Amino acid sequence: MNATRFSIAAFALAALAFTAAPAMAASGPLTVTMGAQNGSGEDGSATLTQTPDGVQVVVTVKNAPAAAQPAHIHPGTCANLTPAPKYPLTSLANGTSTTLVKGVTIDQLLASPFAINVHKSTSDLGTYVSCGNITGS
Ligand SMILES: [Cu+2]
Repeated sequence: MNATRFSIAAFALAALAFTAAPAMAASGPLTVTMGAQNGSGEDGSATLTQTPDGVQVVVTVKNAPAAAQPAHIHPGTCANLTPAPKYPLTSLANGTSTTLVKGVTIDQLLASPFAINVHKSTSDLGTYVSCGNITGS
């Protein structure tokens, strides 16, 4: 009897773990292609990884200066970006930045249009130098 109950419990646990797996896979790392804008040559990519605290965003672009380049997640698309940022990212330095965007999930970022953009410099925010649409792969 006890052995049977144990098997049933073990089976139920295994089934639970199995059904949880696809949800995790759907929130797996997501690669966003970053395209250069305004002749910057700053092509690259961003990798979004779900963590328990939020989404880690790592942006890497080529041909970038050492000086800080502000970056954000904006609502909208690269072709039609909403000027006000939704989530600030760490400014790029030498073409790279890493940020933990707290309290958000990849699924939420995919649920409506969002794009990652990089601005030319702290003194020239109006010039965009790189952008990538956050879309499912
Ligand atoms: Cu921005």
